[in-house]
Amino acid sequence: MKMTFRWYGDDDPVTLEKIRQIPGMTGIVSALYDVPVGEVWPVEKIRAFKAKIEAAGLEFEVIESVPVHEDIKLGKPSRDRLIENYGQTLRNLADCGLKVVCYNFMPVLDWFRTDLAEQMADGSNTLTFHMEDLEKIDLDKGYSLPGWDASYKPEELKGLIAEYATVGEDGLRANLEYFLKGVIPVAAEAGIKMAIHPDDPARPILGLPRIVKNREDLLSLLAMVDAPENGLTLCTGSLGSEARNDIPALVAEFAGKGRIHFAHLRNVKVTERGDFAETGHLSKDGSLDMAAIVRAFFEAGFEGYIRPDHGRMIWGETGKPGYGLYDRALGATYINGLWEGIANVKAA
Ligand code: CS2
Ligand code: MN
Repeated sequence: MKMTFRWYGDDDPVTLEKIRQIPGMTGIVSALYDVPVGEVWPVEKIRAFKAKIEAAGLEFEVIESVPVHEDIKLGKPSRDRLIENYGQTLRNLADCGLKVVCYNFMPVLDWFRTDLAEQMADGSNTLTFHMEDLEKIDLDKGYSLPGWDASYKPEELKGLIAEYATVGEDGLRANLEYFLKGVIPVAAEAGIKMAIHPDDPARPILGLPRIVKNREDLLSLLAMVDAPENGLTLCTGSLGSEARNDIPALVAEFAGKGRIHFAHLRNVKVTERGDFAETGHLSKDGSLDMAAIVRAFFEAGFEGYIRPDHGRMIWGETGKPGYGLYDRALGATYINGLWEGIANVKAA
């Protein structure tokens, strides 16, 4: 495996110089955030961005994410042109030496939390999700969506949610299939591996359909185009937000088939009601057995990219919720330690 770190570009308070000093760090995962969704990523921009990362002593082989335009998810007539653009972006990325593209097919909102900085007993703060707070959101009466308020005007959001109500899960699945049939052949020809990120949390929210939430969903989408380029980003915290998902078993199954290209490792503490908090990465801090997860990757001979996913805010750090330096660096170090320990036990 290759240990990587998500970086948000020049505006990220966590600099490349700092990331490089994390033990065992080999590369950056990022995106061109200034290209509007749906437009082709220009080769010169990708090349310049990659050169900057490489000048800091890090590799740049994974994109997170090339966003999928809402019209593609909604199956609108404009999708053919947008899928064409998406394919061209993949070709341009391949020309610049990129290997893996992470994306998601979550309608309207990507990840969703009810609190971005809930205070924990140890003085840290973290992203959490409480069903009670979700139920309080009344789209007719004004609302606030943590992290998303600035992105959508109230009417816009209501309108989009209504559009998806008519699409439903089956429609969204058909639209994903249409997208995959358009882009996977292009990815295969260019030498790019596509890696869909699961829904976060792994259940429908605000009446929006979600189709990447469990083993059945993963099997179904991989079968839509049965090619190695049609692969997964295995995000333990997203799939792990549903206690029914057996993460080590999913890793063994899908990494075993060579369909996991990228992994997000983090722990979550899940309650029976479906509430959860993002915890430190250690197994004992949350509901997931991180050692069993890393062992499953190791045993599958996983050679893809791993990154520590969201971290808590610790040691007084402020910044982008989930994406501070310290707790993610601890996460990377912990995962590297597990990997080395497992490798040593196997070698003995
Ligand atoms: C999230 C997502 O779990 C995560 O990593 O931060 O925003 C994720 O990056 C996207 O859904 C991937 O497309
Ligand atoms: Mn993730």
